[in-house]
Amino acid sequence: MSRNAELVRRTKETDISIKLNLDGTGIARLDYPVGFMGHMLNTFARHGLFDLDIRAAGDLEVDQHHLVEDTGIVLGQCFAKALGDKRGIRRTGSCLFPMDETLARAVVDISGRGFLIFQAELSGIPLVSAPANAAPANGSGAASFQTDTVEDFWQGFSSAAGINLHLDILRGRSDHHKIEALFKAAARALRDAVEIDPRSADIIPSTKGIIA
Ligand SMILES: [Mn+2]
Repeated sequence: MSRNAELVRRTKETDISIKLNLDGTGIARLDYPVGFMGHMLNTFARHGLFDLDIRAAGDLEVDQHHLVEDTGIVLGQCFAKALGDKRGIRRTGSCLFPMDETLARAVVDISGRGFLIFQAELSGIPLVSAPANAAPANGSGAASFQTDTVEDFWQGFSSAAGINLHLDILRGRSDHHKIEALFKAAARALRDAVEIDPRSADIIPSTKGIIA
């Protein structure tokens, strides 16, 4: 039996639909207008073994903040919904993930309480894609990625999912590697945390008897 959720969230700023299968095989189907973020969501699905359908649109004429943050919120809501009463899950997970010179760490507890600690030194210089895919002259859109929105994504995810996340980029040079290693670490840690523990498959893993 797989654990699924499907949600649509429409505001005056963004329009986001996400379909999630926690017990998937890592397949992502994305219609996402920010190229680098699509790369991260694809990586997240692959390393978490989550199946993920995401269709998103937003007010990129402003900047990428609303779209990226709201994607985190809806993905977090999908996690909360798919996890249900959280019966049987391992609840915690952690992963150290290197990418060449970069090392990232993710530690998660599906505690019912959204709390994010995010420590990452990013240059703040946007990641820019090839001129052939260039976005409008105002600099918004698919041609570049606004790296400060990575924290906004995980803040939205953590709050909406009720998941305690400690995300750290321990070292590195390339912003691309730093962000990607962090998404991979988070995916792996979440994959472990959502997994059903066969030794306690019928138990909610809290002495309180509920996780909420
Ligand atoms: Mn990459």
